[in-house]
Amino acid sequence: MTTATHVTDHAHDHHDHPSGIMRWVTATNHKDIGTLYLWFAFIMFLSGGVMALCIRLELFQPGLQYFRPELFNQFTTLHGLVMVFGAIMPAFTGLANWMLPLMLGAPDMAFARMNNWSFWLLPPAAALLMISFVVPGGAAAAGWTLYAPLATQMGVGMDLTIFAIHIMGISSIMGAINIIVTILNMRAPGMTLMKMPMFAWTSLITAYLLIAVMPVLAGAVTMVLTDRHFGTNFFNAAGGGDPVLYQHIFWFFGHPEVYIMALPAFGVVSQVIPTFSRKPLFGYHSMVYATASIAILSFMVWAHHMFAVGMPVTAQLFFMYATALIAVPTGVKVFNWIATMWKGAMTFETPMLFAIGFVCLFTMGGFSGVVLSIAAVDIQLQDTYYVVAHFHYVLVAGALFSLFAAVYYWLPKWTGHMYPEGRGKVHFWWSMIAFNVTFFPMHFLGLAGMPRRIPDYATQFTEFNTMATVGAFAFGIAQVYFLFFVLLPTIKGGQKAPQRPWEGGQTLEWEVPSPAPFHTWEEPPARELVDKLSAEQKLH
Ligand code: HEM
Ligand SMILES: [Cu+2]
Repeated sequence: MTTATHVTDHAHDHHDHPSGIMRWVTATNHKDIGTLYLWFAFIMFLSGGVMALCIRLELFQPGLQYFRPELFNQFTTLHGLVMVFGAIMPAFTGLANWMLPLMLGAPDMAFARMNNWSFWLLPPAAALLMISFVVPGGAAAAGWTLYAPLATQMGVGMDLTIFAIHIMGISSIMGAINIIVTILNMRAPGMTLMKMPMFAWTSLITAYLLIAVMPVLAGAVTMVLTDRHFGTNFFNAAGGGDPVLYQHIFWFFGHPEVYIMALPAFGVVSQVIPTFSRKPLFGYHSMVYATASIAILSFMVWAHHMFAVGMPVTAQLFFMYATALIAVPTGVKVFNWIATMWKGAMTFETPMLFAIGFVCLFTMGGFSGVVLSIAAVDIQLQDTYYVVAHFHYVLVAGALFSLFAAVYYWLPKWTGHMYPEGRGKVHFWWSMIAFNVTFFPMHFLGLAGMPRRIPDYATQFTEFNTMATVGAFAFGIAQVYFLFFVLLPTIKGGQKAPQRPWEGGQTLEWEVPSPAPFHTWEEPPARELVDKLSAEQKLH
């Protein structure tokens, strides 16, 4: 069945948009905006990575002092903020922009101009964050959580950070509205909600989470701003306020935020694993319900970040049980991915390696999360390197590895070229080993009592810190290798990619040519095509 609705060649692409820089400044095409988001996220990832390497350099050996302690605190704070708001979140919005219209059979995102805006708000916000390093007093140094009262005592760098968070929040909310309206209103005829790809489901639920919690963060940092400049005392104990209140509001945003970075990863992996197992996704419906229940439960667990603030035991018990409960739908997902691979005709191209790496390491991160959910244990491990290890297993091996799986999986559709498979495998194994050398020892540093956010430490923590630093640099170099030896060469040229580079691809994006023309699905795909693909995925 051919897709006659598509311009099969690119002869007309050039006059569909202005050329040069103006193409990008005025972009309204979902593919161009997706590309902008992905490059922005990669640049932010590299800058957050450089900050991480500065942190690790300082912690290579006890007694070193490459950076002033204040600057170390600024690196730690900005590393977290840049990686969360500048790298991971925009990357998933970029993927959604590129892929959702192609996978749903829609010509573009619902609000093309708002889409342009939601992207172009990000670079100025990122600039505010980076400029804060050079203003008097330096960048914010209160940790990425920006806890009061420390945040209310910081210099002007904190105000720039608060404005940056406001702007990035607006960008996220606009992006989320666009994703929700596109998914609910622009699916191809015949593609009911329970027939759409899992990546669309996780994007939809993530978008609702974003709309629900980004205003909460905006509220929290605005109260810090008014405490700083307008004499309010929301978090000022001396003025009758309560600094612990800030932690409740921040984590009411913060915990759903971690799922805003995990759910899209689940969606990507649920596309990649069936393709390279050559089997439909096992338990599609239970996957959808598990995603929705994780999103709902994520609103009921926030105080597991605060077991050490002196909460009543009843509250600790509630948040402990609610957190343990999240393990159930997460377990369903891991079971379904394994069941999809079970007896599948599996091949291990790079996207599949990153997807399997994700499942293994994210599950390990989940296990240390269950350990931390037990209040009595968490009171020992709170604010130690065990926590740093935990969230890097879920955020780096989780979100980041799934993003690499997505890039390798869809790069042929984006560029029209196959990436060099051998180098992809080198990048995967290099990242996998370096990641574990960096973060696995951190579990033991935390169990031995090493606090996080300290620029120096006692000698008994030396060996594991040295190992973590060597691993971190190896991980960083692996990503530079990816940029110069995989990504840029594939964009520039290489083996031509066929329309269906992956034999097991079961979704609509594989029905358009590679590279995908500037305009696609100007006419919705034929109903029979949608039905055929749904039948192949055993969706009814
Ligand atoms: C690329 C490799 C990465 C390395 C080597 C790395 C390293 C580190 C280290 C050493 C710390 C702890 C600083 C301390 O408490 O002393 C840290 C904190 C943190 N990292 Fe990463 N990280 C990496 C990637 C990421 C990614 C992809 C994310 C994604 C969201 C992330 C999010 C965070 C957050 C939120 C913190 C807490 C910052 C704070 O304490 O306020 N990191 N990272
Ligand atoms: Cu949490």
